[in-house]
Amino acid sequence: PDPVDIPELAERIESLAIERSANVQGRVLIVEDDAELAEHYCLVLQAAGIEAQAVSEPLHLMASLADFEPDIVLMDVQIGDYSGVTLARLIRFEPRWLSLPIIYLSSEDDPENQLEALSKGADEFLMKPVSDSYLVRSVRIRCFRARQLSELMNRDSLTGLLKHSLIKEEVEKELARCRRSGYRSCVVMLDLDHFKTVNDTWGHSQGDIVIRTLANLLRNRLRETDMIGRYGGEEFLVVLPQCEVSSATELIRGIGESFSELSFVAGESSYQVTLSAGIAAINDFTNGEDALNAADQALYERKRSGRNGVTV
Ligand code: GH3
Ligand code: MG
Ligand code: MG
Ligand code: MG
Ligand code: MG
Repeated sequence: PDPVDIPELAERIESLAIERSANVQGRVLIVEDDAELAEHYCLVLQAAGIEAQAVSEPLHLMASLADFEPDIVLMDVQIGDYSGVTLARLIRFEPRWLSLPIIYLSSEDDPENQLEALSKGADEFLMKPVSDSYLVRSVRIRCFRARQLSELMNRDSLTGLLKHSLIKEEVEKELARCRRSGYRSCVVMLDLDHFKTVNDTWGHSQGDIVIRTLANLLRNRLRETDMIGRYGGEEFLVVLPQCEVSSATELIRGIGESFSELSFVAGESSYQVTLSAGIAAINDFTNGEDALNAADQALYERKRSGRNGVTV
């Protein structure tokens, strides 16, 4: 084979990465008590298509984080009576924000002081004064990187679907959206039938193929706005926004039929797998947990009454 042209390859990868980071619409929370400066940063970033929000009051910091869900935080070193180092520690205290990049915007050039700040949970320094164009470009790159990493953390590695805790959160969020906007949505729990037999008969790696195939089928057949997660081993959880129970039932029944018609090939043999599903209308419940339990109960009924199908 031809030897790899490393410089050329590196150049191609580089240009791809830059192209992709140019498309990222990042979200930046600016923690800055100088109102004029905060507004300047916000405007510069917003003009470049980046969503930016400023917080000047340390007491509002945690609420702003939860509401805005930024990709990165730009932190002043001194905010009122508080040091940025203290605020970084506060942010890191919450497990949810352990991996959130915190970047100090600072004129601190004493390496010892910088190290002290880094040791308290910040990730790096951006030296003030920073030019508008450098700010935009470096923020864009950092948001791109932050999103790559959070994708990696939030996605199940076998299927690329949302992990358990993330999809569970989506049920709760969807219920809140239903309340605000008045539309109706469904939650669906799916489970492969007799999957233990698939593993026992055809082997675990065949089982993995079956799981991945169902994940791809769901991705292909559902809408861009539907949310799909791998709830457990061979269990999937789907949130269907703005969808009546009747349409959800029809949709999932169709997917189940398509799935049951697939032939999985193992050496000279082939086999089929079916799935069972339980559906609940999110709106009928006062919290996401209850909606989930109802879908789970419906799934259980379906398993008891013969599998391969949908129960509401
Ligand atoms: P039922 O129709 O009642 O759902 O029966 P089942 O055999 O599908 O259910 P059970 O809960 O008894 O078994 C599920 C099996 O799924 C057991 C477990 O080894 C297997 N499993 C879980 N995660 C994975 C995975 O990532 N890959 C593979 N290949 N198998 C998995
Ligand atoms: Mg300040
Ligand atoms: Mg089971
Ligand atoms: Mg099963
Ligand atoms: Mg199961």
